[in-house]
Amino acid sequence: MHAIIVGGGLVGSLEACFLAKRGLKVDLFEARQDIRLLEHVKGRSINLALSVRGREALGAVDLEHEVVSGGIRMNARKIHDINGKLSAQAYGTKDQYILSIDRRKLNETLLSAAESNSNVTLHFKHKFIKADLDEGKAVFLNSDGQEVEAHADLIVGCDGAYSALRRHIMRTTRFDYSQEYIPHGYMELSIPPSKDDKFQMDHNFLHIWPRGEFMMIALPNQDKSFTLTLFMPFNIFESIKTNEDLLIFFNKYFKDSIDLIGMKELCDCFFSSKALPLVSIKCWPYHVGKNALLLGDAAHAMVPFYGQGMNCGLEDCLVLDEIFEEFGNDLESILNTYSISRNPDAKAICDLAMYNYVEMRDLVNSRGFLFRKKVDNILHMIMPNSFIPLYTMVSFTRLRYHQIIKKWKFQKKIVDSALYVLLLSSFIIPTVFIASNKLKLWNLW
Ligand code: FAD
Ligand code: EGO
Repeated sequence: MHAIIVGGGLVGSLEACFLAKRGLKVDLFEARQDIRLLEHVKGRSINLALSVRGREALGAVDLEHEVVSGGIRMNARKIHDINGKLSAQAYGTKDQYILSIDRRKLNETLLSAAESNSNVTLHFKHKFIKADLDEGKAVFLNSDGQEVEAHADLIVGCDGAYSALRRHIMRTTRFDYSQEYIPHGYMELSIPPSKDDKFQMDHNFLHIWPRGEFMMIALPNQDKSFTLTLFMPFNIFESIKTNEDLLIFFNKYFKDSIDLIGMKELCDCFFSSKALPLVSIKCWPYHVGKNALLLGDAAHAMVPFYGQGMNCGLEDCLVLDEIFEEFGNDLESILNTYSISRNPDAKAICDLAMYNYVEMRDLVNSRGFLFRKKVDNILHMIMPNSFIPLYTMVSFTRLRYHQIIKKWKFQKKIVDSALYVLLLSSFIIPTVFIASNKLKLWNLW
């Protein structure tokens, strides 16, 4: 069997490894140039949080150790309040941590791993433009502006949130699609290492500045810098027009970060970049007959408020591989089973990510943020087996995302009724007591 993969991002390059391992001949086409050949610009690394789902998928192609050893552990969140006061809260036990991974390094590792299989060929600067899926044909535009045709039994679209293969499928088959842009955009800034080449903040933490409408996070990099991501509504981004506006804004909301970023660097970086949009995308089904399949962001882009987009995309590859194992070479059943089985989970994590966005936006200050996490921890301490915090289930287990929503709703019901009983009894007992005193009920005895 011969497969074409469209897109050599995180998911496409991992899927190439999986299919190669199953003995398929794989041709991967990536629109951009080979990132391994580009020079590394210092202080420009973008990082991602890797958790259990992504790790297990990497483990299935023997890459977990290599990737994890190049990442930085984040055992806890560190909350920065508006006065610069810090509070830390562990994610769980000492082996429950998320990892900060350099996106580019991970992509390079995956591309090299894919290429090390003799049955994989990588084609860079080949942009997918059209297809004839019944014929198993895909057409790419190379860097000379020429059209290149390729044929295969299976075409896998891993070309991201703005997938060109998905656009083609939308026009040619019965296909459901919905997308939603949120009012927030994001911008990446950076905290460089200190002059004596040290991390400027504790590095084994996910740093969070929760400010309701404005949110900022920082993840550590191996070069001892941090990458900051600022999330704000676009209209706020647009209202900041001058260095003065920017410094007033940062002084008010993120004062402790100004010195870490550097005042000049903050202004330079802010005004030389522009805020990028955040989109949530759902579609159905993920396959076309026995010929085509969408994986990763192409199938389910989500807002980044759970740190699960990549993890879910990598898990897609693992789930598909498990189905391959079960069905052998019957592509039609494999693809159909995959769509049916994966859809409820992809939909669930898109919803959970959106839910987190709304929750975090509504938590006006860091007290609220900390309090909510404390309540979760206490409930987990009282009922370690039956109450598991949502974040723990999503990040540290491979429970299916749609099961997590079910379990969460159930847990919430239990907690709500327990609170109800507590409230009611704290009202009824004193009332009965007072009433019985007043009426001298004991005289009846
Ligand atoms: P992409 O990474 O988008 O790769 C698609 C590839 O296809 C690219 O290489 C592109 O060049 C190529 N391509 C596109 N069009 C064509 C074409 N026509 N022909 C050929 N090739 C094409 N996820 C996490 O798990 N943890 C996090 O902490 C996290 N943080 C995030 C923070 C932000 C601000 C954002 C926006 C996302 C974050 N994510 C995170 C999500 C994560 O980035 C994505 O889910 C992940 O990159 C999806 O991988 P992908 O391979 O499906 O798509
Ligand atoms: C009450 C309090 C309800 C991504 C807190 C919900 C997300 C949400 C974007 C963090 C961690 C990896 C992330 C926590 C909550 C990445 C993450 C969390 C952000 C923003 C992120 C946590 C990249 C939500 N994980 N998380 O519990 O620490 O809690 F803050 Cl803006």
